[in-house]
Order: sequence, then structure tokens, then C-alpha cells
Amino acid sequence: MKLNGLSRRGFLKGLAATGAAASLPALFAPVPARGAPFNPAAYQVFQNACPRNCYDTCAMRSYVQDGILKFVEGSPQSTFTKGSVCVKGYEYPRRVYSPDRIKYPMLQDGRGSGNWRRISWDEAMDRISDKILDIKKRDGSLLGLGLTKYSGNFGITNYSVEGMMSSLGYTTRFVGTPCWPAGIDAQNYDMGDMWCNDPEDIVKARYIILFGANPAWCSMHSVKFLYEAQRRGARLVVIDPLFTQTAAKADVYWRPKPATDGALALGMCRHLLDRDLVNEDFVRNYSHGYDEFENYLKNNVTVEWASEVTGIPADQIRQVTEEFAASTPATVWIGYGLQRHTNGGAMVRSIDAFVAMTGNIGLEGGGARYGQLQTWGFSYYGMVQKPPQGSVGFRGTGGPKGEFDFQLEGSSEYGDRSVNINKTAQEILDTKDPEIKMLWVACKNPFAQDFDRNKMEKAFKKLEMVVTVDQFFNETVQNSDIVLPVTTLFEEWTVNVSYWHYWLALNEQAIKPMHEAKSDIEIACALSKAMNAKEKGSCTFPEEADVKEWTIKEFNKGIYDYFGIESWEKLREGPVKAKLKSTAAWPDRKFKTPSGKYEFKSELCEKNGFNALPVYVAPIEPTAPFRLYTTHIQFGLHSQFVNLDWMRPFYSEPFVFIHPVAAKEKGIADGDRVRVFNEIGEVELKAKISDNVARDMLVMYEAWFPYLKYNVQNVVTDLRSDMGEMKTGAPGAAILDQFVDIRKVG
Ligand SMILES: Nc1nc2c(c(=O)[nH]1)N[C@H]1C(S)=C(S)[C@@H](COP(=O)(O)OP(=O)(O)OC[C@H]3O[C@@H](n4cnc5c(=O)[nH]c(N)nc54)[C@H](O)[C@@H]3O)O[C@H]1N2
Ligand SMILES: Nc1nc2c(c(=O)[nH]1)N[C@H]1C(S)=C(S)[C@@H](COP(=O)(O)OP(=O)(O)OC[C@H]3O[C@@H](n4cnc5c(=O)[nH]c(N)nc54)[C@H](O)[C@@H]3O)O[C@H]1N2
Ligand SMILES: [Mo]
Repeated sequence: MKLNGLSRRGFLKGLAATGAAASLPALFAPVPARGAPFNPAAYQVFQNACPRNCYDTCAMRSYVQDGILKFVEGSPQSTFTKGSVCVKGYEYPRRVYSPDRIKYPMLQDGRGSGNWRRISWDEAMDRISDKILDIKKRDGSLLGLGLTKYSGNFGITNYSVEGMMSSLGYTTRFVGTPCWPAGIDAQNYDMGDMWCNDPEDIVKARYIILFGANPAWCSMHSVKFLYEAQRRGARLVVIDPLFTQTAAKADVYWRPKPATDGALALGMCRHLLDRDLVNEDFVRNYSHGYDEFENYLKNNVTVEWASEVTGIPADQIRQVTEEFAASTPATVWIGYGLQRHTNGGAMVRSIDAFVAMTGNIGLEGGGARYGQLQTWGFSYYGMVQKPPQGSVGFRGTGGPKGEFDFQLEGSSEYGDRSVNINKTAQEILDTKDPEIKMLWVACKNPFAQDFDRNKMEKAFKKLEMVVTVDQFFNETVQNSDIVLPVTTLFEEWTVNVSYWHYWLALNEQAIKPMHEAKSDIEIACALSKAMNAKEKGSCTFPEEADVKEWTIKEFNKGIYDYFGIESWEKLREGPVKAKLKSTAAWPDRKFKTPSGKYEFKSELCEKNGFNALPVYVAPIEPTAPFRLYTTHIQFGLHSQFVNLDWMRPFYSEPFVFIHPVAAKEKGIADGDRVRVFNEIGEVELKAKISDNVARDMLVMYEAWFPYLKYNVQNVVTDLRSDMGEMKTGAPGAAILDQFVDIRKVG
């Protein structure tokens, strides 16, 4: 077992031999009170991967002694993770052994009553299968059974939850994603796919602009590459309405008015034209519709106009544009935060256009970086299940565009019914023929992460049965009838990749499942057994599964070739990186668009109801005095982590951040209790005064505190963003186009 290339024991022993041990710095001294120095040989070491929905998807190693998980570390083999995990990651052992974990199946007598009682797995499955069969009998189909699942655990084997649903028949699926769909469609219109450079190659960039991304909190392992680029002389520009920790590290920080980045990027494009800085080779040889875009810029855009719209001084826009154009390679990182607006997709297209005009697409160290799914070519073994014979489906399509990942062959005429995940509450309320009667929730926390909490409560009241599979008693669980305890990542096998970097990591089972927890696959097996005992052939899911075997089945030739390994067993030594011919996306500049070129003008985009050109689309008008951001926090990941006692020292209570001038106008002092409210609800919490936020904005970070009544979704509506439907089945959510007022309490 090596640490930094040298075994720790060998290192200490070596020092002792030279007599240096007597003067060992405190750092290396054996921990006195606890006895023996750290001895890696005393542990079993397992390969793991953090399965949270995070850019970094850290390859980890876990240290186990006597069957107990003692601690984790970032994998040193991955040059991305590079030996460290984040604060949340280091806290994992506490998550596993938290006294707050759901330990066994439980039934709530009266939803929301808090009257929970322990039941056996058999009883849980008995009740659930009874209900499913009851729905089938009443409706003649299973469309009344809905699945909502998103990103609580992105382990590949967890797609078996979708498989479990298919194995029962045609059901109702909440499709789409609240996260990044507008940007995905935008990049698809421009380039025919979403594909980003290897994030590690950003060290080669000579100029870097971050549009609405906060890696210091949301992708901390990327930051070292930004620093290295800066050390090599690159300039870092951060554009964000919030002065974030990332912005604090920038050479240039711009605070545009929210959702006006489209104007900014177009103003920059116009300045390229004015100064003759357009990369003629790229626009002439590799693009489609450039002349029309140039005409649009000439007739509609000026740098002064961009300055007026965004609030960024014109001379600064000119300077950054000229510096970017003079530095090759230069790159832009488009964050997911930026596109959670009604004009999000349009903004991403304008930023792409700026990168394209400078010829930086296809260059190592260049590119318009957003995300990638190149590394996700698994078999999805557990997901692909055939519905039972004679299943009755939804007539028409398998989804708005009939192109969901889990749509089965032959189901084009009859299939699953799809509803919009970003309007979960509304869909439950509105869907008819048949109504959604039962909901299965896995890897998802709708009460914390979906929109309009009050409406969610109303919608859940309509449901006859809610089953939630989770680890902690969150608000969704509180609004369920049955909760099933699920394993943590250390208790089960799977395999993980990232939507950002190019590493592949195996997740080995390191410890036995805690309490009565089962993995999502084993739960599906148990359900299948119960269903078939009652009605033979009513569920096609295997009644037993060896999750390790299922994990191995996720590998295929494509994955092996892409990562340059011959067997999954290689991953037992540590994670591996894709064998990339180039670290650039689109290295040959052959795009997957209809024209095969970069499309400044996208007829497909126009066909789908938007502008063919990446023109300016204005943000929506405010409906209340303050714009509210509910962005992501450093010490939590959505509704995960902040609930754990070990995280309390870092973030023990929520605040709403308000600018000093606004606070004064509202008569609010630092630490005052305030009410943040709008037409759909309110949140009460403490105010913190900070000029990191603009004068007309408020910020409260999303997080779940089990001991507090705090939920940002009380004041976040289910307003849609522009794009996203083409690739993900539903438009995105304009999570950051929310308006509120604030008042001191008492
Ligand atoms: N207001 C506001 N809302 C937002 C956002 C925002 O910025 N502001 N961000 C949006 C974004 S970007 C995203 S990605 C979504 C995230 O939305 P979700 O994917 O719902 O978020 P999480 O809280 O990460 O995970 C959901 C649940 O999965 C559970 N879980 C963990 N592991 C497992 C497992 O192995 N099996 C099962 N069955 N469950 C498991 C967790 O305990 C947690 O309760 O939220 C969106 N909502
Ligand atoms: N610690 C931690 N890490 C995470 C997560 C987490 O919750 N916590 N979540 C994970 C997930 S699911 C995701 S999607 C990613 C999100 O990663 P990011 O996209 O980096 O994070 P966000 O906080 O959603 O938004 C980033 C920034 O966009 C800015 N922004 C919003 N609107 C605009 C705009 O109109 N213009 C500009 N220029 N900027 C704007 C916000 O102010 C915010 O600072 O992070 C992942 N990593
Ligand atoms: Mo996300």
C-alpha cells in the first residue's frame, strides 16, 4: 500500500534509520494518545466512487477494519481526484453509521402523521404488490403507477429502478432533468452533441472565461487546473451575478445583470467583427449559416448596447474580447447555473457562437465546455427489461419526442406515459385517464428538489400510495406511506463515470449492508418475487440478483476499448482514464449537426420553435422587488449531507444574503429574522448582510436541515426554461428566474 509513492511505514522507518525520527515534524509524529502510528497494512482497502450528481465523481479508496468503514481518501491514481475528496466526501463514514439512517422498512399510519412503525420486508412488499395489482385491475393498465427518479445516486446499476418499472408493465415516468437540459439542447443545435474537452487540459488554455460556474464549491477538483493555467500565465475571467469563491480567484470579475449573458456574448462577437478578429478558417470551412449571423450582429448588436443591457462597461467588454482573441487556445466554461433561466438555451448558444468565431472549438485547451456523455456507453443491463406479456401501454408515443433512454423496442405504438419532471406537482394534479395513483420515489427528493413545495403537498394528497426508497427521513419520506431503506455506496457494487472528466471507477462493496438496507436492485428483486407469488408472470424482473455480477455485466467491448482495459478487474487496482486521441472535443471539427458543420444557423432549432440564429432573448420581467437565487452550496449536495451532524460545524443554519443598501432600505440588520415571500409561499430565516450579492438580489442556498423548517422550494415556482425538450424529453426549469420580497419578522 503506497502513499505518495512511498509506503508510510517505509517512510517512517527510513527516517528512523537516519536518526531523523527524533526531530520529526509534528505532522509526521505518531498520534500519541491513540497509540500506534497509521499502519495501512492493518486495513482492507476497497475501490469506491462517489456516485453523487457532481462534476467530480471522485474515485475513492475506503479503509475497512474488522468489517467497519474507518475512513476514505481520494484515489491518488486519478489525476483528476488526485488523492483528495471534498469535505462531504471525508464525512462518508458518518453517513454510513449515522443514527438517523432509515434502518428497516417502515409504514406510516396516516401520511404526514409521523406515526411510523417498523414492518418486515415481506409485509412491505405484500402491501406494495397488492396496490400495484389493485391499480392494474381497476384501470386495466399500470399507467396509474408513476416513477420519479433522478440523481441521488448515479451508479450505473441503479438504472435497474427504471428496469423494475418496465418489468411491471407500461407505467408513467417523470422525464427530463431539472439540472442542465437547456444547455444540452443548445449545444446539440450548435454542434450536434454536448461534448467537452478533458477538464484536465484547461491547464493549456491561455485565456479562460467562466460564465456562471462556481467550481470552487461545485467542482473543487477542477480548481487546481485553473490555478495551474493561471500559474502558466493564463487570465481567468469569472462572470457571475454573485461574487462567488470562484470569482474571488479571478483576474477579472464581472457582475452582469442576471440572464443577460446572451447580450454580453453577442457584444463580444460584434467586437470581434469590428476589430477583424474573426477566425476566418473556422467560420468559412467548418460552419454553417455564419453570414446570416454576421448580418444579425451588424444590424442588431453593438458593444454599447451589450454594455447597457448587462451593466458591464463597454471598454471592459472590448478589452476582454481582444485578449481572448489574441490568446490561443482560449476557452469558455459554461456552468449549469447560467442556463436555469427562461432564456437559458439561447444564452448558451450565444456563448458557443463567441467561442466558435474565435476558432477555439476543437482545440486542446480550447472549447466551449459544458459537459459530456462520451464515457457513459455501458450496457444498462438492469434497465433493459421487457414488460410482461399483454401489458397495456400509453397510446401514441413513448414520450414527447419518443426518444427516452428507457424506451423499449417495439413500444413506439404502446409505451410508457411521460410527464414532465420539472412540473412534478402539476403533472400529478393534472394527469388523467388514468390518474397517477401511486408513486415510486428513488434517488430523488421531490419535496426538496422539485418546485413549488405547497403545490407538491397538494399533489401528494391526491396519491393513494407513495413508496420512497431512501436513507434518511427527509420531507419526501415524511410525505410517503412506506419507506424502504437503501444501502450506501460502500454497501453495494456499482460502476461510475462523470459527465465532466474522463475517468472510470469501480465501486466495490466494502462493508455489509447496514441494518436491513437493500440496494435498489435487490428491492426490485423482492418486489418481483412478491408480484409473481400473487400473480404469476406479473413481473419480469429477476427474483434474485448478485449485484456484483450485474455490475460486471455493465461492461462491454465499447467501454473496454474506450478506456483501454481488457477486463473490469483492472479497475480493482484503481480507476482508469479514457484513451483519448485528443483531449479536445470535436478535434476533427466534424460536427454531428444536420449539415455536419458548426451551425450558427440551426434549422432544427427553428423547427423546434426557437430562433435559428443565436439571437438575444431578453430575461423575463421581475414580478417582485428582489430576484432570488437558490444555488448550490459548498457543504451539501442538494438535499444530501447538510443533514448530518458532522456537517453542522460547517453549516449549521441557513441564511438569506442581502446587500447592505437593500438591507438598510428594508430596515434589516445582520442576524435579524426575516420572511422571504412571494405568491406561492414563504421562508423564515436569518438575514446576513453581504455585498457578494447585488442590490436587487437575494440568495439562499438549497439544503435540508432535519431540525429546521427550511425549504427553498416554498418560493421557487415551476417556471420552464426555453430548451431541453429535444434531448431530455422535457424543457428545463427556470430555477433562477424567481422573484420575492423580504420583510423583517416582528
Ligand atoms: N431551488 C433549487 N432547486 C433545485 C436546484 C437549485 O439549484 N435550486 N438544483 C437542481 C439540480 S441541478 C438538481 S441535479 C436536482 C437534484 O435533485 P435530486 O436528484 O432529487 O437530489 P439529491 O438531494 O442529490 O438526491 C435525492 C435523494 O436520493 C437519495 N439517495 C442517495 N443514494 C441513493 C440510492 O442509492 N438509492 C436511492 N433510492 N436513493 C438514494 C438521497 O438520500 C436523496 O434523498 O435538484 C434541482 N433542484
Ligand atoms: N458542493 C456542491 N457541489 C455540487 C453540487 C452541490 O449542490 N454542492 N451540485 C452538483 C450539481 S447537480 C450541479 S448541476 C453542479 C452545478 O454547478 P454550477 O453550475 O457551478 O453551480 P450553480 O450554483 O448551480 O451555479 C453556478 C453559478 O451560476 C451563476 N449564475 C446563475 N445565473 C447566472 C446568469 O444568468 N449569468 C451568469 N453569468 N451566471 C449565473 C450563479 O450565481 C452561480 O454562482 O454542481 C455539482 N456539484
Ligand atoms: Mo444538477
